[in-house]
Formats: sequence, structure tokens, C-alpha cells
Amino acid sequence: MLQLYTFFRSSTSFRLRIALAWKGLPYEAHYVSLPKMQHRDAGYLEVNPQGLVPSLVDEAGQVFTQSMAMIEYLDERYPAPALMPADIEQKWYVRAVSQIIGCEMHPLNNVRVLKYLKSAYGLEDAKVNGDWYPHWIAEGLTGLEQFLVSEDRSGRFCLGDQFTMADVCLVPQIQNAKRFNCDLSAYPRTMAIYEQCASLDAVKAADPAGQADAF
Ligand SMILES: N[C@@H](CCC(=O)N[C@@H](CS)C(=O)NCC(=O)O)C(=O)O
Repeated sequence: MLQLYTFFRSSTSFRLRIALAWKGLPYEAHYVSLPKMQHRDAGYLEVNPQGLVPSLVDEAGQVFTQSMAMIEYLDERYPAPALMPADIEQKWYVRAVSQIIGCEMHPLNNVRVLKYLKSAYGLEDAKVNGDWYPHWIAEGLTGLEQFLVSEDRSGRFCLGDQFTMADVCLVPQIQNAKRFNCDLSAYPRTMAIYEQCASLDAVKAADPAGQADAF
């Protein structure tokens, strides 16, 4: 069976949980607490030397890291139901949406970045959570909303009515933004897609609140 190293509130772990649930792939969960710094424990570093979650280990012992690369790997290994379109231009579009979120938004508000702002620059919680965090959410979602509108390929989901990796990346990012009380009223196209995604069984099954390590 597949082994998933996950933390309930980690948005990249959430991506993997959605992808696995979408494909109906069973897995054994190993819980890695970020607040307890278990991602930097020697035992976990043997699994993932980068010290980040998620990690996925297959039946042969191969370790997979980097959520977007993992999702594309899973999609090729277990093609149905698909998470990537077959058409290469549509693939570019799905990767572009995923990377707006995964490369330009998520890293700026990652746990270690927020912690470093406090420890190295003395920024108070209120400044980090109430200014830095929403600033980069707004910057990223403004660009994403404009991209979705200008490409005009969305329907129920980012790519028409096909649920793809783009949606898998979108859901956790929006949930994080909500958790930090970001104003999301300026992104109607993005939020309509999010609401559609949130109603899916695979998304509900992967929700942080329902995980065994949630607190
Ligand atoms: N690009 C990586 C990012 C993985 C990542 O940064 N995960 C976060 C949780 S969402 C983490 O482990 N953070 C720990 C830290 O920042 O110390 C991916 O997509 O898998």
C-alpha cells in the first residue's frame, strides 16, 4: 500500500490527499506534526532529506516528493480518473494555474518563511498574519483571477467541467486564505470554482478538519 507522510493543515499534503481520494487510491497515513518540528526529525529526514511534507512512498520503497510532480506521476501511473488533460495546450494551462499557486503563492506564506520573518526581523504575529500573509494572497489571487478570466477556459472547474491538478492546488490555497481571514470578494471566478470543488467527495474526504491528526 502507498504510504503518505502528511500534516492535516499542510496545503501541499492536502493536495496529495485530494489526488489520492480522487483516484480512489488507499494509503496508510503517517502524521508529521509541523508545530512539533517532526519534519526535521532524523527519522523523517531519512524519508525526505528536504524536511518537508508531503512525501509518498510506494510499494517498492521509492520516495516521491514535490506535490505537483507527485500528482503528475500518480496521474500517469493511475490514469483514470484523470487529473491532467490529454491535449498539450490544455496541459500547459493546467500547469500554469497550478504553478501560479504552487510557485508564486504558497512558498511566500510557508511556515518557515513566516517563522523567519518573526525570528530574524522581529515582526509581530499581527504584522505577519494581518499584513504579509494577506498581501501575498491578494497579489497571487489577483493574478490568478485575471488569468482565469483572460484565458476563459473555466466552467465548473479551472478547465471547463474537468477536475484537474489546477483545482487540486486551488482548494487548499483558498482554505488557507480563509483561515487567515483574507478578503476574497474580489475574485468571483476563482471563488465560484472553489465552491464547486468543495462539494466534491474527494475534496471533502481530504479536508484538514477530518484528518486523524487534526486539532
Ligand atoms: N514545493 C513543495 C513544498 C512542500 C512544503 O513546503 N510543505 C510545507 C507544508 S505545506 C512544509 O513542509 N513546511 C515546513 C516548513 O516550512 O518548515 C511541494 O509542493 O511539495
